[in-house]
Amino acid sequence: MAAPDHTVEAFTWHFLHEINFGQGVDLYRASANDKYLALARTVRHYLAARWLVNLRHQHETQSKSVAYLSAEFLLGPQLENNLLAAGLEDIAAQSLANLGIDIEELRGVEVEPGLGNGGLGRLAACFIDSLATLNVPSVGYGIRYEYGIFRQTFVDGKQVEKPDNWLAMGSPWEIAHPENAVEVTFGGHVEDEGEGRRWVPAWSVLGVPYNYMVPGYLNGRVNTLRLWSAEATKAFDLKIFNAGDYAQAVRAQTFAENISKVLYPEDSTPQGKELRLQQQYFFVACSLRDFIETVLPEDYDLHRLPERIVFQLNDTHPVIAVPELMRLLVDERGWDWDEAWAVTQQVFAYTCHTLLPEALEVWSVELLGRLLPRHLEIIYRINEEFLEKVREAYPGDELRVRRMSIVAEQPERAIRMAHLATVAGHKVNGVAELHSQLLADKVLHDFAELWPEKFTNVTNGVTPRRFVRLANPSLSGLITEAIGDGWVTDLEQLRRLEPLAEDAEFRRRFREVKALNKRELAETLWVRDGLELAGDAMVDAMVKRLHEYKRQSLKLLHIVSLYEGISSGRVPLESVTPRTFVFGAKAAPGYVRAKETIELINAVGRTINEDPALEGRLKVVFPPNYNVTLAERLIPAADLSEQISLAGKEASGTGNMKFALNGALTIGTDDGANVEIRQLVGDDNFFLFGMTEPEAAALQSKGYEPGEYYESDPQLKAALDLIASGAFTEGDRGGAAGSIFSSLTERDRFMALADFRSYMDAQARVEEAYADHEAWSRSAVLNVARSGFFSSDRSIRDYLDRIWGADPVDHS
Ligand code: Z57
Repeated sequence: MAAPDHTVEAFTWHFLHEINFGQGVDLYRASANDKYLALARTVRHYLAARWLVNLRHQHETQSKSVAYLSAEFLLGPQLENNLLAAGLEDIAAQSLANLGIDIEELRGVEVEPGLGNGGLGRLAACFIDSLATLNVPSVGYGIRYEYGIFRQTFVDGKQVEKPDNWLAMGSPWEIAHPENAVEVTFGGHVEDEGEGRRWVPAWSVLGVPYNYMVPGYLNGRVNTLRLWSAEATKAFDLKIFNAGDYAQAVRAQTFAENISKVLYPEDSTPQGKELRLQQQYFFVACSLRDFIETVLPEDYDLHRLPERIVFQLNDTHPVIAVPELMRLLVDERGWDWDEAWAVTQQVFAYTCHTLLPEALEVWSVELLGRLLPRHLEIIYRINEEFLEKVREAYPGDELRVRRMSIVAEQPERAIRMAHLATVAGHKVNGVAELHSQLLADKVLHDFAELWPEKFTNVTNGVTPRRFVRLANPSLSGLITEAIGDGWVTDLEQLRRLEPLAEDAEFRRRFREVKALNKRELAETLWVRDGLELAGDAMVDAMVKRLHEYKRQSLKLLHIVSLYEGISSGRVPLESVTPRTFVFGAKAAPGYVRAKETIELINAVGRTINEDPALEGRLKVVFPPNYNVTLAERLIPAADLSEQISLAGKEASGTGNMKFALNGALTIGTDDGANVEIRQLVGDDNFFLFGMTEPEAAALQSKGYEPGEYYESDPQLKAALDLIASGAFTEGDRGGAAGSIFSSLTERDRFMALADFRSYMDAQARVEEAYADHEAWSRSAVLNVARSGFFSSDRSIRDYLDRIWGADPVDHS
């Protein structure tokens, strides 16, 4: 079947068809949800036609694909993106307007699939967008969590989590294929069998694939995102049903479904939970089987697997795929070990996203052996052969052998998944220049010494379709008017805006866009949360997961310090730049310190917002439940982007890129991709502060004494003392106030107080710069013009060149 015509008439016909025969209602009775579902399915018709063409073509040409294995895909709303990609924005708007339907209302019905925590999951979503836009045959493999990242609410300023029942109304974007379900086994034991070993598992579940279309931007390519949902196996059911225990059989069903029930809400701080390992093995086992048995032709010679696929491991979460592929080849197909290892090494590559030791996943041998006994054996064998190589290269260096071993002996015997990934992958990459350097110099130093050619960098990027074109239509219009619309797929073209930074009229229009975006954000926050955004004040935004290393508390010290200065009378009110501080942050539910930080931000915010003297000067807004939908509203309205992690801790950051592309200036440390942003936009258009990574490392090893900073900086002391006095917490000196005070002043791995003075000085430079509207907007335009490098299209090209060796295809 061909795609429906790109005409208002054809679109309207399909839409009404979906209303009547899909939803089974007449238009005049249709609810907003009916209309949203009908609209979504109409868009789906257009995309599906292209999808089928692509799949057919892929089958015929057998070209190499990229499989992106990720436990998280933080997709964000689909309707707007798919309308844009299919070239249907105007047609849909016209069609719905003719029918008297408000498309904005329908957008409001969509619940975004929040199948990720933060940066890592959102990066995966940007990457599949770019893969499709670059015409690369590719598939994303992940988990269809029934509950995505929790919905955050505030009760008395404290975070309270609510389940994210995103599927309650059904998702029109997914297509289930229960007939293609795959069985995944767990537990049991291993036996000798002839020459080899045989896994006798104890239980199994079914993985049911749900396909999502991933359209490229206006290029007719539609790739697949395949998410797995766990169900009970028939065999398992039957056995128990036949034994006559009906209730037990139904319980077994629930047990199986548990595996894909909920996304673990920790970002960068994994908990060694058994269910999490089950999730990881579940989705990679399904995905490998799917590719090998369903996507490849039946008689395909797997020795040539590397010609057809590369599996990119998004952090360590999918790394159990390595022993799984070895098992498929050695145990199930009778290959010899070396042959299987050669193929395995060629098809895997590993991206590391962190520098925090606590984020590097480690599974206890006890747990892994219980859940996946055969995989444990395989990992031991991989390790033996690996350590033999290490001993060959470094005779007598047993300390090094112990450091590099995939198996840790302390504090308990455990499998280091990052070591396994590094040994198995043909490439290992970090996500920003500094991060990749620190990986090679520190975290994975021994490995980089042994295999320098294995290590590479691919700096992260973000999709300009979602984060500029869709999120910021006004800026997009202004850019397109100036340089045409080629920038949407070739973001370096933004360079052509550089001369316009000198054009007063262009700057005026740029300011107009910012002002409009602020009004729209104000409207959004009012409707969404009943929050009021102050008129045209500077919007100073810090939005990201709540984590000590990101130092939301340092931002808070700045705010408290301004407040303290004003309320003590030392600082004249008129000298303070009107600012609205905007926070967005979820804390992992078990991360007490992070939750206390949220509570304290809300307490300080309430005090400031209720102080009539500060009206029109300072304001703090902290809308709950920061997510992709809100990010798209918030980022385009920001003037100042806060990227203030301790140097050497934020692997890359991607919010930093989104802000720069939308014309916010960054105040930031020399960390992650901030380094590259500053190099590109220029020192004059970036507010740098704080220790460098070597300085931070030196202070850490010399011994960081927060008391020294507290005692020697009166402004810092005053701010901290005000918090500790209970001024923001109704006189309560304990609780969040006491806890944050002592965490900052006693021992703080992230040394917030050491960077306070430098941060305050940088904020003073911000105020001075902002006072000169023309100079500020000149800098803002230059931020946009010089940030084209941060397109995820460029990241994907780098992956293709440096890691994947796959090519875009040209197709019909
Ligand atoms: C996560 O969101 C990131 C790293 C992790 O190891 C885990 Br688990 C979750 C983030 C980094 O913290 C960011 O710096 C980075 O930009 C992002 O991943 C994408 O690479």
